[in-house]
Amino acid sequence: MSSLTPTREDKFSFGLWTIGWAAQDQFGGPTRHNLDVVEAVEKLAELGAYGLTFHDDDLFPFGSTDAERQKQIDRLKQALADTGIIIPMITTNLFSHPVFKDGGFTSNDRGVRRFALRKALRNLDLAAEMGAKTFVMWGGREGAEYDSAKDIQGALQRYREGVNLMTSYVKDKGYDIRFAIEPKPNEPRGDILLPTVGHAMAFINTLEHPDLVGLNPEVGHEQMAGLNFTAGIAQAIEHGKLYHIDLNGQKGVKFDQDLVFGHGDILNAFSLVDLLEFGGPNGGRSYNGPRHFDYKPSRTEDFNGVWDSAAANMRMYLLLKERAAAFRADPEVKAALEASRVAEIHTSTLAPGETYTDLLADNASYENFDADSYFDGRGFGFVKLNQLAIEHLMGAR
Ligand code: GLT
Ligand code: MN
Ligand code: MN
Repeated sequence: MSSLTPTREDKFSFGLWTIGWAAQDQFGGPTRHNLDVVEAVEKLAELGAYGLTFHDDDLFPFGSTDAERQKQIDRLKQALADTGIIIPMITTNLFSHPVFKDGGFTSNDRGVRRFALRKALRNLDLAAEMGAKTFVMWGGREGAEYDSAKDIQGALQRYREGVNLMTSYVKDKGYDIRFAIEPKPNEPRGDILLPTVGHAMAFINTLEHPDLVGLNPEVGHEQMAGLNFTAGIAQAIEHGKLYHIDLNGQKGVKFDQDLVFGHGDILNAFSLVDLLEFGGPNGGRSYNGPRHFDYKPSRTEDFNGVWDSAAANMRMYLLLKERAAAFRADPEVKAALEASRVAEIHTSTLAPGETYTDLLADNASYENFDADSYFDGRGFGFVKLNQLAIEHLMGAR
């Protein structure tokens, strides 16, 4: 089997709302029929994925009776048993129904907030029942269009109250579930609460059980804000907060495109896969969770295009992994990394046990340090290194 054939060990997963998107948008209705969950599971298994994820409302429509809900859960369970597909993550829809037009956990309307908490708690029970280890919280409607309409400090307090309630429920019930907050700067709201990885990370530190809460960053969401996704992921990993990840493609600062992974900023996708696969201790994986694709098969596609695009996500990931491995193994790259002193960042600035008194007494570090030698000399060679990276990415080496 070629390294470009997806296997269960690759941990590729897809949202039911991704392959199942009927392709309605602001300007036009659906161009495809609704995908049945059993067909979704069977097709994903055939393509080499290992997991399916879903919102409550993806599996059983909002307002389903208990019997209708149970029927869908049973059908899904049977499909999982037949294929070996698992449910690594579950999430709650607190954004589609009109009741959530001003948000769920942070609606100005207290009755809506209480309803949202009940809906989320019910879905948490389902997550535990399905064996999901991660519960994603994307607060797409938690925000505002107008500064005067939302008291942000109050909204953050209500969001904190909601997340604290969820974590204490999980602890009391003994569920093996962690939460992952998914930041997004805007869309559908004009501005969304916790708009970036950085905002969310700061918020997590104010929670009752911060150990139970991490992040589910999405490529396109950070790039919509003009941010470097790979750099944000590196910081999330460094803080021990990368609990889940949404992979897709985005071309710059514009509406959320949800393209196939790698079909947007391919250079950033390359550095991301390099980080995830080879940026860990001893050059291994730095993140072991699901490689979750949160993309939308374009509205132009029929179901052949849906499955082609699902396969394309996995193939892009594996191609980038192959290219990153070649980059890491190339002796010229090793020499360029050395010349650029990339590994030197891991040497602490002060020597072990050295104090500021020692530093102040060290003439070599200041009085005798030749700062002027950095003019017309001592270049870092970063461009040469980057050229090598791009040549590997292009398959030119
Ligand atoms: C929605 C959104 C995604 C989130 C999903 C989880 S739903 O499609 O655009 O980014 O990950 O709620
Ligand atoms: Mn998106
Ligand atoms: Mn997402």
